[in-house]
Amino acid sequence: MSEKSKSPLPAGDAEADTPASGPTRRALLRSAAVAATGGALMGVAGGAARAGEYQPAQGSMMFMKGHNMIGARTNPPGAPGDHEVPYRSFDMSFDMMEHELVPGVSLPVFAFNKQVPGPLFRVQENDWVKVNVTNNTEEMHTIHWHGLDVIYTMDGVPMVTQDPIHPGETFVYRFQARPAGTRFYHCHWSTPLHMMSALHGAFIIDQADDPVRKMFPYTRDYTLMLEAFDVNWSRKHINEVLGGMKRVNKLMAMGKLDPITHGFFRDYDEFQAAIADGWTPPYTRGAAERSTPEPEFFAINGKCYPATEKLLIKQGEYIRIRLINGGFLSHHMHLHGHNFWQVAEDGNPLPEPKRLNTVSLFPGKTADIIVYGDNPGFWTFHDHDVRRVMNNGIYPGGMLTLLEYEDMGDVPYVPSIAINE
Ligand SMILES: [Cu+2]
Repeated sequence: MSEKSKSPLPAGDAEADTPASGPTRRALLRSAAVAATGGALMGVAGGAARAGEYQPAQGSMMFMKGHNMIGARTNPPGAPGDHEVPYRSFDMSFDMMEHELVPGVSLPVFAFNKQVPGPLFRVQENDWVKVNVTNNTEEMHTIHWHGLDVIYTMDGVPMVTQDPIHPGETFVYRFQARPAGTRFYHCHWSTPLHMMSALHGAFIIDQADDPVRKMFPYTRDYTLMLEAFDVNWSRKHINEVLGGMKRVNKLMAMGKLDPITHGFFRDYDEFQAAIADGWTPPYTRGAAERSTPEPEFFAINGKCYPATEKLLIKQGEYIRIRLINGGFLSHHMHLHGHNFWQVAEDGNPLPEPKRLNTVSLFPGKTADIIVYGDNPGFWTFHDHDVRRVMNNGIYPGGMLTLLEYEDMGDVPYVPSIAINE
């Protein structure tokens, strides 16, 4: 919930990413190793790659003009430099850890700042934001800013707008936070696995004259990330991916990584030429035996019922609940005992609030709702696709929490927990 979520720590005064600091020693070693692989690179002045310098494609792994295989961009085109605008600076990391969904069930995840979901960003509209993200894992990642109108080089789609961020590297995202509203971010490398493996978080952009607050003077503001997990699929594929990355790193160190060994092509023609030469794409080989994930655990902010956090309200109070669908299934959140107002969709205010008791969220959608405290009690708030209020097929569980009035005094019945009805 937003009130308890930790925001990313603002970066210290010492800027680690000033253009003068240049690429890390490790990055230089890598670029030297890769540069040694291709004859085409021999003509590059000075030999070793420098950050931001265009590298001829042959023999290198990534082909983006203006990007090299180092991955660490210090001053992307289109974004102002450090002294041109007052950036709000945040430090982020990619880490691997084991995360407990509900007592007795955990899974390996790639978490932002070792939190599930990732830290909640809270900024003002039009703030300039700088996110220094360091990859502490053995797998590649990026960050995509979902619903934010950033310049395209900051959009975080690997091989389309940037090279993936390699193990041990830092990438700096710079953008202006707009438009206002409930938005989010997620990793875009190997998206099905990484996004499901907890690499998602809320990005809330406030505005000075919030039209929602004018209409509904809410006093509490909750953010609920809706998630679906296939624990066994994640464990199996994270292991496979890490094994694959070890092979890639070894090939790279030996100077033997080329488009064929790793399936990176400069364009569609090159891809077709490789197939004409007899190369078989992975989806025709063993990897095609991978099943698609079939989630059996459904969570709100990283926890399945009964481990989910409650929503608190008082009589006469308005609360705002920001729902974000960070998974790949549709969820239909239903509140008992109240009709609420939906006030925003995809972060954007609706022209007229909609009176509902169930709100649907496709994958990638956000919805903001306002609840008015006029019916004291304990009320469930859950996905009404009842397959998602189970833990591994056992009801109740999953995407379910309680709305609880704090000011009820003596009550005739209080909630308890039955694990297997
Ligand atoms: Cu990732």
